[in-house]
Amino acid sequence: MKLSFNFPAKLLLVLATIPLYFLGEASAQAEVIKETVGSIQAELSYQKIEDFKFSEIRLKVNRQGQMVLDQRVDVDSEFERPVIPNYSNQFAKEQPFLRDLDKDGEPEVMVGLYTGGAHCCTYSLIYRYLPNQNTYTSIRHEWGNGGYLLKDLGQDGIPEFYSRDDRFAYEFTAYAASFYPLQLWRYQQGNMMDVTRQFPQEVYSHAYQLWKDFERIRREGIDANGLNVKGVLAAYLADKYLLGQEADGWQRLRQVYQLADREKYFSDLRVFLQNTGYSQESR
Ligand SMILES: [Ca+2]
Ligand SMILES: [Ca+2]
Repeated sequence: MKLSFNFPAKLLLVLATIPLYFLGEASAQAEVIKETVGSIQAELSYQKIEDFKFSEIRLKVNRQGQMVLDQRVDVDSEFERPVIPNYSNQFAKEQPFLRDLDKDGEPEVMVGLYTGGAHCCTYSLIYRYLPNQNTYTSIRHEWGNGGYLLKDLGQDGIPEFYSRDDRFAYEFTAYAASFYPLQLWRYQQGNMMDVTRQFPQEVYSHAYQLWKDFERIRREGIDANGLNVKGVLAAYLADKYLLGQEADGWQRLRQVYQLADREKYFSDLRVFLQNTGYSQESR
């Protein structure tokens, strides 16, 4: 993927000759992301108006020299903007653009967007080609505060979206102390499927890491209200449900969480895991 910044020569000249405080709107700059796969060329462009404002987000797809898609990407506010590579979000270090997500030989066009704000939210628009109509149709998938990494688990040529269950943000503690169970998604012919349970090794490693995180926090000292461990234990337990090991998970929680509010915390956690579908699907 190439990321290029197009400064019109004329604008550069203006920048060089007038004092900075006169610039204002004139400092808007176009940014373009382009990628080519075979005879398909996709281009995402947008205008950066100022630090946190963007406009004119536009997607073009050219197939064999023919422009089959050229449309404005509708967003809800001027703060929304494409997620660009190397953005500080840990899940957005690499932002794929043209990628065959379901191994049918046809690359999908992936547009990552960020709504702005301190944490929330990122989402993907995924466009797939409809050969009969010679056009594209898209779905939207929400990632919440997090995002994803595209990884080919099982090395079968079909990438998985390695993500997290963002419903755990703020649920049991502050955002900074929140932890999340693993969530894996796969795209297939216009649908996103939660395939987390198909990768128990990944879930196991994830749960193991959460338990390590819990032990580290415990060594440093659990605070009086348990706010620095409620989040990590909730996420750990959810992973254990994904593994079909909820009995073992509950036993561990009951051993390690001994604060006065334990029965309320456990009860809230049980209800939350029911409402989010973890306990219904336990085996
Ligand atoms: Ca495809
Ligand atoms: Ca795979």
